[in-house]
Amino acid sequence: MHSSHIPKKQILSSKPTSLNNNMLLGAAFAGLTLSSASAATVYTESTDLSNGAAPTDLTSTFGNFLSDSAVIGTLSSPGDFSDYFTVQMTPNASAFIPYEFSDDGSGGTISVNITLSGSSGAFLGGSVNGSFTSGSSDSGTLNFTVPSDGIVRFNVNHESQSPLINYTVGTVPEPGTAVLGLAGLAAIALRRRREQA
Ligand SMILES: [Ca+2]
Repeated sequence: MHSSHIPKKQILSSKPTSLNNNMLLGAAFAGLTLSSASAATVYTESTDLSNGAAPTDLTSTFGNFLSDSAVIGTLSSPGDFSDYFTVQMTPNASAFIPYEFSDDGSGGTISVNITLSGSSGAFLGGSVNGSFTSGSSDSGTLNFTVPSDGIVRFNVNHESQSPLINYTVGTVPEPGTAVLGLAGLAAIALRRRREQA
């Protein structure tokens, strides 16, 4: 009876293979580290965002909302016509923030708007009035100049009869394709080495 079940071939090749595998794993982890360092923040509404005069303060949720960040929420009619929140951005920056609206497809014409203001309540340019046919969606970009204190208030308002509106404000990051590519290549190389071993 053999004392070990490890095939002789694997014992002979274990040292160089594990060295190479460690290098490849290192490359993969470097990719993961890079990915998390540049990761964006996506805030998904779980507790209803403010309906009233005092906006929900999300300024500490995002380091800088301009850096690949997003708020995803819902409005419903009746019951939750508004979501008001504030975020922090680079002071005085020219902001280009994408938005998207969709609904639950229950019919009719859907109206929803976003009004932007500063912490003092002063209106900022770039607000939008969205209108689209139920079952489709509406998207665009909010263009405005960030106030000198960096605080921007979003007022998202339901203006129609459809029960449910989904909205996204900001950039929901795609998977980091370049970084995933590096990790993926390392994983493929690892698998090939294992198949050859
Ligand atoms: Ca709300």
